Amino acid sequence: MPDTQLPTLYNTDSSYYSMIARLALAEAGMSYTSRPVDIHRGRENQQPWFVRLNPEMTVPVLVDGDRVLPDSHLILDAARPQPAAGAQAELLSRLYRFPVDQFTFAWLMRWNPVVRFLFPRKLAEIRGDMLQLAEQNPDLGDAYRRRAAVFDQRVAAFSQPPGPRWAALSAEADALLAEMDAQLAQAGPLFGGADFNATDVLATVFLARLRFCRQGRRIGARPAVAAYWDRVHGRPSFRQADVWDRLRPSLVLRLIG
Ligand SMILES: N[C@@H](CCC(=O)N[C@@H](CS)C(=O)NCC(=O)O)C(=O)O
Repeated sequence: MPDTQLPTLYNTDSSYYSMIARLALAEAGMSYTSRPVDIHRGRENQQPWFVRLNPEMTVPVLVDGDRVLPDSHLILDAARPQPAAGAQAELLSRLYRFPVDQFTFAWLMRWNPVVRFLFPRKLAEIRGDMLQLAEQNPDLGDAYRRRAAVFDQRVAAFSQPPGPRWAALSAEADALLAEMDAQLAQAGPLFGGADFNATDVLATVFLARLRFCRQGRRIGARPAVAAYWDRVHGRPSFRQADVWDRLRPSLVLRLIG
């Protein structure tokens, strides 16, 4: 029997922001019921019941009684201490601003010609479906139209060859690694000192995503970051939160299916 007292985390196994939420909750020792949301083939996040929960149509969402936290940052705030201020707080917000979906898809599109061909077409199809759902669900019309506009921008961005975007984003990733290396060389073993804080959550998921996109050599080039990766990767929370650090074939099938 599910424990109805526990908060429910609506999340997706492969989703970067869901991993942030799962890792933050695992490190805080907070129990929850996981409700998997199929954001790929099933597009459950675009179904009216989910849009009523989160009109942005994104995972993760944590529901605890009457309290709804529809964003990983809110969940992180609830679960882990934030760095007080200064360079580390700035690093946390830079990690949050890094456009990880563009980075991942630029890499996937360079790596796999099928993804390169199908992805912009799929995005255009979803955009059309959003407008249709707006007609069918007038009470949610604004939310669906806003989402259609997001997909418009995605179609424009992902119809371009991925090379230049990949070059710019991997340079940005390198700059973040350089900053992480400088901070870790001065302090440690974690950004939070002895405690795994909010910057550690973001840093761990970011490094895992670099490895997922086969960019481990960029981590290896920064000694303090490489040692940090070994530490955080070895923590029980990493497995508990199911943080992905390599591409799983099942995801490719879901994306092009
Ligand atoms: N600001 C949000 C972003 C969440 C987000 O973009 N989630 C992605 C998965 S990693 C998503 O739900 N995408 C579904 C879509 O765009 O249709 C947060 O931090 O929670």
